[in-house]
Amino acid sequence: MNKEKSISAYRQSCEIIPGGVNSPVRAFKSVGGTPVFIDKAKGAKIYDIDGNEYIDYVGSWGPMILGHAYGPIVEAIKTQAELGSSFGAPTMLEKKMAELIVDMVPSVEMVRMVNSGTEATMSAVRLARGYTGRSKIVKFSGCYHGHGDSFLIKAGSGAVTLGLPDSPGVTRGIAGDTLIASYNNMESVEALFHQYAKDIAAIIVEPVAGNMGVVLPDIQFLRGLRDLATKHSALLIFDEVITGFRMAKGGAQEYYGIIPDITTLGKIIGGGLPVGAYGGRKDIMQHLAPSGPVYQAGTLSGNPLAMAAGIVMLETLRSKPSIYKELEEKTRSLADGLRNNLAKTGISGVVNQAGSLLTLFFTESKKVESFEQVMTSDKERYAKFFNLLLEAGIYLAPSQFEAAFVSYAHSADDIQKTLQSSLLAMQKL
Ligand code: KE4
Repeated sequence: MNKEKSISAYRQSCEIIPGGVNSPVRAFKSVGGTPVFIDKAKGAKIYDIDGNEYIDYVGSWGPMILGHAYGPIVEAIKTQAELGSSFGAPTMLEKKMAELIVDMVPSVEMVRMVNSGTEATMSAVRLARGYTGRSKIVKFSGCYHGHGDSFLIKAGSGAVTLGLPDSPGVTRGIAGDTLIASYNNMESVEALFHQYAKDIAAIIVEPVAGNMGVVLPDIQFLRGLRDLATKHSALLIFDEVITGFRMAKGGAQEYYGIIPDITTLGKIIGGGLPVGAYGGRKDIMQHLAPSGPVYQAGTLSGNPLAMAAGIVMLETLRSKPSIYKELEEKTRSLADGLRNNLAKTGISGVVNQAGSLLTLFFTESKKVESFEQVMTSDKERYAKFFNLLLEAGIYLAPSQFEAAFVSYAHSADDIQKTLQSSLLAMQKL
């Protein structure tokens, strides 16, 4: 593939943008080569500035569950743009968005809009600390909750990809209030509560881990977190920035039947525009200013343009309840095909699938159910696989520690082409 324009653009961007990108994982650091600059997208396809076409399994890291440039969302953005993009005042669009989230997400009785998943998780933790009067939080190695200081301890996603799970710039004081446990390991959480129960404000968890690659929860683990938090009057925060409206209409909490106290959301709810949200029990949420003392604010929170896009997104998902079964079946055909290809080529690997999320781990481990098992993955082999598929016009996540996202727009032909290309790639590993 000709990538001359991307190579030139990347070299120029590196002069004026740190690492040439506005989010580290986009830089292809862990897979090598030059990141391709995307010119446009439609449905399941993206096109780079050299005119190359790719079947896209990143989908902007989750928002594009209906595919890129979904007609009704584009129309909603155009219409609202004509009416004004931002007022800094309440609008009926924000009320409509809140009504949709309250209707669709089981745990949410009241919700506050923000502008990113990071803002949602940062605010949710501040709220939990303000509500409980306690300072410590429990997070899990390999889970990623955005780049808020409290979370950049043993963080996943781009942080683990770049080998920066504990970022410089996070003070000892902040880090001291973040306790680390192991995903799917209740004993590691119980040990922390044994020592710090009176100080723990909240447990924050990805109900399906998507930032160490996809790792499914043990249902007993999720139930254990719920019971432990309740027992010690700590709050359970489900970070559903990836799984919200992705695993089910009501997210992972609907899929697994576990009700958290606070839910954080992002990605899909913006329909591709910058949106985050956090919501939960009314008695907790009313602690937020101006109804309560916990302060949080934002110039563009509830931005009309983003609300217009997100409302169409959520109304479309709510109107197609069968979409989640279809997405899961489509993703299962991809997952089973990859497993068959691994078997055919004798390559060691594990394919984890959760709904329309999927990760192929190149590992000798027979299963990947913990961060420790994730870390047995062969990153170099993943990098080679990634680049072979990129050359074949398949755009996977540029990191072993991320999820692939299947959308409503991916066709059976797209899945078949992906499987054919992955077989050829595996034969070259
Ligand atoms: P944002 O601030 O990037 O909107 O959301 C942070 C966040 C919070 N919680 C979860 C579970 C998340 O997955 C994320 C962000 N996800 C990454 C991809 N794994 C965003 C991609 C990137 O960092 O460029």
